[in-house]
Amino acid sequence: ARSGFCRSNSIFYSKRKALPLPPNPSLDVTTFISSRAHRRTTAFIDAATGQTLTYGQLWQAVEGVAGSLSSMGIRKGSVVLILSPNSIHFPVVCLAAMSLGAVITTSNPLNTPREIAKQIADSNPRLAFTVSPLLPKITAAAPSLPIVLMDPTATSPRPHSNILTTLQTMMEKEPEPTRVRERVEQDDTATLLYSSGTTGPSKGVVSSHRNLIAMVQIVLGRFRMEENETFICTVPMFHIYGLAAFATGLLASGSTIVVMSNFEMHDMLSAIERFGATYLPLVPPILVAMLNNAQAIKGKYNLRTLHSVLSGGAPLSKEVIEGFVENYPKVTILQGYGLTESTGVGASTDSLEESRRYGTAGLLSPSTEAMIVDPHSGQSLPVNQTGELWLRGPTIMKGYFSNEEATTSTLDSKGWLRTGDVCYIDSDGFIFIVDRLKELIKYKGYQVPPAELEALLLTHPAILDAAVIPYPDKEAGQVPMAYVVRKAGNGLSESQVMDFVAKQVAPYKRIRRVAFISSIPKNPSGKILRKDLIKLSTSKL
Ligand code: 4UW
Repeated sequence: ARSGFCRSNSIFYSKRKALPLPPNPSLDVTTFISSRAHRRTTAFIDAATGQTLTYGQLWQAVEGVAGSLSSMGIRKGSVVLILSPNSIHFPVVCLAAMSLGAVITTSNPLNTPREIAKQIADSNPRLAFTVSPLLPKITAAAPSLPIVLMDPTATSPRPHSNILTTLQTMMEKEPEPTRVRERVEQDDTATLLYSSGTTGPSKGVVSSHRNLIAMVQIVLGRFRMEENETFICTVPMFHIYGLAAFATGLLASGSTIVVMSNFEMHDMLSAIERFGATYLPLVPPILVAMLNNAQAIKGKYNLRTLHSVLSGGAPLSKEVIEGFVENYPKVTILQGYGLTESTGVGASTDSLEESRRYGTAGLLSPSTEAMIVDPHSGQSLPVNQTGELWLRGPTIMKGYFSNEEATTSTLDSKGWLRTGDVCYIDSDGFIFIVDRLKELIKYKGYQVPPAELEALLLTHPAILDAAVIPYPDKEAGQVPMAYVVRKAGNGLSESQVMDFVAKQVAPYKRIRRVAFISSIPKNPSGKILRKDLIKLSTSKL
């Protein structure tokens, strides 16, 4: 009875086996992960240098960093910022801080000092971990924030008065049996990742150790340990997708993870060949590129070890799935759907057979419930009817940090999360995402909050009003497009609008299309009618 659709209360239950949480209320996610037994010895390989970390070295490094953090005064609840590209040491910092009950906040290395400063002002970190090339950004954003440098030993960093020490030094610290260990509860906060949710600017998503432990269990359920997978990590670890998979989840299964600090197609393909990678978690634009260059790729690289590619973070079109299956017949293409607000959990396809329902995001994740809610009437809907997807379960965030209003408009009193995604669930329990109700734009899987760009556009002296919407793009999925109302009598050009924004935001947030309009359509309460603008923008396609 607990499968598919349940008519009595309109709740969809997961068809996957439920995963009961560890019963002890005192447990941190790092201890939960490190206590799992497995056979693999290599945890991480740096794709560029070949440097490795065995599981033994990983846990020793985590212990050293935790001890150092503790002696620096980092306590339960202290926020620690990480501004770094992917590296084999990124997870070490995360796991060490979380083992103390400290809270991780991560920032995209592409962010500008202005964007980083905003996040620092909101999250109030005690300490930041970064690499030398990003030092100028972080010191510009927060001139007095203490810093730990994560550079590998080979480089000798330029001294800066904010630098306390290096990660290398911290990792080598001998464990102190006398270290005072605070008890961390499953209910304590573990991470504070930033997401714009359904509306407005980026907000801190408060996720607990319980949220992460439940996510790790779900990841474990998907990757059976005896399979000895070797993963390539190109998705960013600062984002929930990378953090959930590569800095936490897969470590519990004893997988080997080949880490790339920057995405480059050739590097990724040659890493698959060199390290015999079996599993490739990606975002749709990379799958599109692999499809467009399939003949050349297959002629040049031996991808024989690769058996699965996971696509997540944004929708993948039916054409791309079909083309991929045709061009890479030995590779199973899988789907993962999740949100920062649900610790990356939501739905997935776990086999080729499930993926063959082209266009599906998969079956509900274990221990996760769903409702499809009519956005106008608030009624929950039965199978095959389209409405907003609501999710409930052990991975749903506690709320937005210091933002009661955003929290209550996103989470209801019964624990349901409004995803802002427009979906239906078929009679077999498969979820199909058909549209996005929320404002969010996804450029190559990165979050672009329109409200931030609109606020920025309104600071331009020649702009009276503005609205930013997603515009479809074959390569990036979506690009930000601005509708702009000019103040009377000025000749502001499209490129001037784009340049104005480009100077102040990370490259992935740039406005890539501009149209001028006489007024922005709004409802009586002043809300931008985005759907009208989206219709207008694509009516000439
Ligand atoms: N199909 C269609 C999808 C899909 C999607 C996400 O930036 P956030 O908050 O979060 C993410 C998380 C992605 C993720 C994918 C696969 C996976 O295994 C995992 O866990 C490790 C995490 O992207 O954006 C959330 C929004 O992104 C869209 C959708 O609109 C969602 O609300 N989205 N995945 N497969 N759309």
